[in-house]
Amino acid sequence: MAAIFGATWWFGEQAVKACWEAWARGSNDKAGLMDAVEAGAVVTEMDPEVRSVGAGGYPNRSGEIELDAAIMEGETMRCGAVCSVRRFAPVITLARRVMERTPHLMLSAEGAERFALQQGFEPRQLHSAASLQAWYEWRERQTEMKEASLEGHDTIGVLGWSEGRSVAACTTSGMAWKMAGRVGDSPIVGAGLYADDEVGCAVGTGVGEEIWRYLLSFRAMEAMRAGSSAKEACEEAIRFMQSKGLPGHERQVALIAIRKDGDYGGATNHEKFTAWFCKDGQTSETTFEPVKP
Ligand code: SD4
Repeated sequence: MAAIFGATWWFGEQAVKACWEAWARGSNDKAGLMDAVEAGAVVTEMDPEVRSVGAGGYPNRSGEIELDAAIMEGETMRCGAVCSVRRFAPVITLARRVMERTPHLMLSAEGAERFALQQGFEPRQLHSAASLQAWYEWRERQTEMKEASLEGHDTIGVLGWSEGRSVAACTTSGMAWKMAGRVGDSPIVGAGLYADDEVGCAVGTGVGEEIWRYLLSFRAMEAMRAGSSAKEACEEAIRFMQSKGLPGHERQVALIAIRKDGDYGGATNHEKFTAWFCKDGQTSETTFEPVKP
């Protein structure tokens, strides 16, 4: 069955390949699509070389890694999410368990961790030697600065499509050096991701405060519903943010989307946003030109 997968940033390559492998050996049905998207997110979360997602991600300013994730299925509009998880990974799998095994949409922090234990997840250290080192270095630099700086934030958003069915997933360690307890757009349905089989699916990456307040994923979805292509829809969402002209609109955001007919694309307001797509096993990288205000 025809399938398309999309994933954000350079590490999207291994993600879409993992999606495709899982899809090709899977059941090729609804559960298979979700399994494939989850597999793409998991491979990225568990790769310590990826410094902004999952284990080995950038910590908050207290030195703790706090993970956020969500997954959504377009046919049923079921979704599951977790936020501020400190001792477990992959959190995309935990988010899926919230969707499938609880009456709720999101579990946070300690509650999410208790649920993880009940579900048989093993508590683990999320830090790698490199993520700890990064925190020590950041802390040194802060002694010379009045305000803590925020940097380093590349979430993986993974989209899956097959014959009009869509799944969206998003997982991140969030904004590097965030305050403890800060939650961004990534686990928030409508902000960081959305899926609805009447339209398709969309996912965002970048500064969560901006993506969230303008509900950029949902906005891109509604533009596709109104007839825009996936690329145009992502651009329209970003233009909406820019048109407000409010402080913060120049901070980095990016979106990718797949429309229900398989049209796919993305947009960004900054240089150097790349995403990977895999269509029927063929993988390619796309670099997007920034949308100008
Ligand atoms: C967040 N949106 O927590 C995430 C970070 C991110 O690319 O996407 N970075 O704000």
